[in-house]
Amino acid sequence: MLTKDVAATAVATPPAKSDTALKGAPTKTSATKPLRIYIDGEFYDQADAKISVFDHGLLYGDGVFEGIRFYNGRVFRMEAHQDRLWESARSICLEIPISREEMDEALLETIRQNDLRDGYIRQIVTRGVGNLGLNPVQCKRPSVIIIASTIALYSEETYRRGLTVVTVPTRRMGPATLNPAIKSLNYLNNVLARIEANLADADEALMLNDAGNVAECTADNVFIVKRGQIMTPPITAGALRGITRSVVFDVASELDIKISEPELTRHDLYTADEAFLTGTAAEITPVREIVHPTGAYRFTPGALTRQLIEDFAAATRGHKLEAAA
Ligand code: PXG
Repeated sequence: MLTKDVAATAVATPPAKSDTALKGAPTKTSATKPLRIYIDGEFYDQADAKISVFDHGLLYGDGVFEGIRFYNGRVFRMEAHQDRLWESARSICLEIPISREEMDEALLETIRQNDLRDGYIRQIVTRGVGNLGLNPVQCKRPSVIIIASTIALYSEETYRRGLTVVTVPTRRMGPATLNPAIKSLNYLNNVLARIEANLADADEALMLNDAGNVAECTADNVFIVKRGQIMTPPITAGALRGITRSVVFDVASELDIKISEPELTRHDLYTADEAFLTGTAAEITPVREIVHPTGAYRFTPGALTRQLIEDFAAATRGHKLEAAA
């Protein structure tokens, strides 16, 4: 069984070789100053950090991003995140305008500029400025934006007690629609699921794919534990190849725990011994309950509806709707 201790070790162990140390990083974390934000080679105060309204990242969600954590002055799995960023970009024919080395240095410099030792980096590459047509051919130069900030997602209490997850009606897009393996700026699919979770007062949304199998949550991968084995849906089910997910694979193999990627159904989740979510923001968080019913979109009965009800009732009383005998 994967205990919480093991889960915590995965992110708290002395940094793996793959983590990237931040040279000259400060010893304290501060988040009171305005952020310094990197845009295309320059740093700006957050109030001045702006991009064009003609950027296709805004107009069409055309671009890619990464969310990365750094702990105690070390960027967690930076190489894996950069690999995924470059793969996402390649998949949408977006050429990142700087080299891997320049990106790594820009990322580390953004953390330094903000005097942070623990926090979160949002790295964005947009298609760049174009016109009001969606054709990306108009966009001559992609933009790179890097934001480093602090992050607090769930309370200690939540990490201990676990999350409430609700199965939502919005399905995770299939690979033939917009491949969920691409970490693109087009997150509306996930945002809709997130809204449904909010309506149901749940902490996260469990998204199924078009086949009705489990895909993932809105920003996390899903895992279950059954009879001492760990299972998570395959990437082809509509899951992002999560970096935290891959850490769970590494830890499981170190601990000799069997881990597999079968298609999973809601039945498998309902009958699991344990369940947890993984993600850069959520790290590894237990699931407390999976609820099926979703919340309601609420309407106030309107004047026209009331009118129709009354008229209909009047008509039935007066038999107006029936053919005259
Ligand atoms: N699925 C989806 C759809 C995600 O967006 C994950 C799984 C987990 O992957 P990682 O590599 O993080 O283990 C993600 C990650 C945010 C935010 O602010 C989103 C993510 C990560 C960090 C921040 O919405 N998504």
